[in-house]
Amino acid sequence: MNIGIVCYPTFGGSGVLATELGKALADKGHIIHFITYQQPVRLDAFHPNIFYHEVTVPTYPLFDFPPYESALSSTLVDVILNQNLDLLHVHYAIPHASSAYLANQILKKQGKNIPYITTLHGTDITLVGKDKMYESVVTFSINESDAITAVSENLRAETLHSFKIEKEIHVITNFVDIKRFSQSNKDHFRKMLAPNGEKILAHVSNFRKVKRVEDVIYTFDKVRKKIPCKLLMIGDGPERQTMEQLCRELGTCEDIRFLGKQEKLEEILSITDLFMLPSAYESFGLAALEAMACRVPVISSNAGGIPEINIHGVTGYLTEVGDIDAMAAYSLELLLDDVKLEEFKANALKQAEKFHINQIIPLYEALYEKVLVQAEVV
Ligand code: GMT
Repeated sequence: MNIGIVCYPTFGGSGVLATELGKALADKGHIIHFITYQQPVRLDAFHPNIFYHEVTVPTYPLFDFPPYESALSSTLVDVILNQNLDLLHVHYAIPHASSAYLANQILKKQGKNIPYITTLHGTDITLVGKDKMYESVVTFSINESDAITAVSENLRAETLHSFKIEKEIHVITNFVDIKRFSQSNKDHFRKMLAPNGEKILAHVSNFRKVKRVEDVIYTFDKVRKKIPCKLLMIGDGPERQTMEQLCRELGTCEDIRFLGKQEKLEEILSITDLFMLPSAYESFGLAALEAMACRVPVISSNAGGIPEINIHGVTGYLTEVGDIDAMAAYSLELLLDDVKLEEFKANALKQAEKFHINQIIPLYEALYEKVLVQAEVV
């Protein structure tokens, strides 16, 4: 198939997932066209089946807000016609679903039917999409999609609860490439970061409010009062400076490293003993899945779709959102018991294998085929 993928090209989960999907489909022989405003971060190597088309948004003195949505729709029309695409797969509803709808309508006038599939990722539904200023466009463009997918049962339920959806929402979960995300021997890193054999905790996110990064710092503060340990804070975003300030106030700076955005995440996860994900909401929690694939148990909140991957008492522990005492107690329970920690590490990998990329990609392929058959009938 000749597939166009639209996504946010940044380090966010939806862009990461869309890029990994495109790469996996290209490996299976499909031709993939990424149509984004920047080269996606995980699109890091040449592949003969992958093409990248940049959306540029011309500015003009009249524009306080350059019209990205229009530029995207026009670029889609151009790529669809010139590259003869079979279908579009757009990730994150705003504004990608409405841009796809517009491109679809423009092409219908020219006698070409280009079906589009919308994948809902989380905040496009639970936070931004619900906003009155977006809701009607989001509802309309989701309903006009030829197929809709959500990344967890929880997100499917949230979408049905918040929007009047007239079509089936297929749940196709996040996935992980276990060949890449697997524990490897990085003892030299461990010696550098934890020279005295300290346990290592880690958090990965885009440091937005919804991630409750402060809970990671407060929990760590409690844990380090009991045992020698280090915390690795990976990623970047609006809350980072406040978090660095919080570490200074708590006097924990010497044990916390802010590593910024990292491309070889699997190497850092390979030396991590515990992963922290205290989010106020998480449709799925791809960062936790990638950690689990590297044999890292997860201490998380029980928000959204997290309980669909992190199994309480098996692969880690779940707590109520904001329950720092419980997160610290569970962390200590694992870090102080090497036998239990080893058992949870093995369980984490076993659970991650259920979301193996090889099992999930065929679900998308089957959906594409179904949509193409439907499009021919219409
Ligand atoms: O929250 C993020 O990390 C970014 C966000 C995005 O849309 O880029 O991630 C969402 O999509 C991921 C991939 O499907 C999910 O694993 C994340 O749970 C989800 N984030 C939220 O729901 C807050």
